[in-house]
Amino acid sequence: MTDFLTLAEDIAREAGDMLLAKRPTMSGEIETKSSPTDVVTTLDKASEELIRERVLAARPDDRILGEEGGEEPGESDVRWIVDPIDGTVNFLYGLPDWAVSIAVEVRGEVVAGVVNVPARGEVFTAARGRGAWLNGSPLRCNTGVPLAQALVSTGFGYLKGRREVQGQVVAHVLPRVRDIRRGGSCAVDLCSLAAGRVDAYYERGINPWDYAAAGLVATEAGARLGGLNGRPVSPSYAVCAAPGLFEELHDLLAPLDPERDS
Ligand code: LIP
Repeated sequence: MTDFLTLAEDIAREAGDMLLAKRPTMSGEIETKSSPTDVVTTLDKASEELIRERVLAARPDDRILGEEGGEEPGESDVRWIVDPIDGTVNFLYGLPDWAVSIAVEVRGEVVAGVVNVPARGEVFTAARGRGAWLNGSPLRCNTGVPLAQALVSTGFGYLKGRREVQGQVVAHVLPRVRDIRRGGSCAVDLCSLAAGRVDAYYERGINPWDYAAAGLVATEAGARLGGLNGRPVSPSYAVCAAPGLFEELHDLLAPLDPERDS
């Protein structure tokens, strides 16, 4: 596991350094993905290519699932789950909350995760059963926070029909919590929760490459991560908070039937 974490961290740092160094000269190269606001830069693809090359050079049989390149088949029971830039819109606008996210999954279970936030000089790491760290210092999420006092982060998808429902949901949540944050990167949001910078997080529509590594950081820092009504976290829904607050937030969200798009 230590080897996986070391390799993932080395690669996430290299990709982050490349992105930081090249960002100003290449940020104009934009193409559209599912809608005009879903921007994918050339650097997003370059970052994933670098990560794939480095992983396969070290572990040629492993499988890789990346946001840009999809799933690459392989012989081993190890799968790398990669988001080359999570928070693409922040990246594009020069905001600091974007990350390179790399998780290592063995037989379906994430065992190691790295979230590198280069513009903040912060690297979050986690190893299953061993803990979570920010630049090497151990992390614990906030505990004992009631919902009415909770700082809750969330995010919104790129599609209009999804955003309409997400807008209704956040309108219901906002008067019942301390405040809402929309950071723009699921991976950074979950790591912020692990570091006690927010108390809770929920979102519909995030993908394994967004939450695989950061989800391990959050749970190893003491948080509970899951879906609605006892289901595991999935692209359909994610809720994350310390036990107690998790249930309170879940019970606020679930009756809203938020796993739908209009
Ligand atoms: C983004 C997330 C963000 C979420 C968006 C999107 P991208 O990932 O991290 O928090 O609200 O729907 O999925 O597109 O920047 O990699």
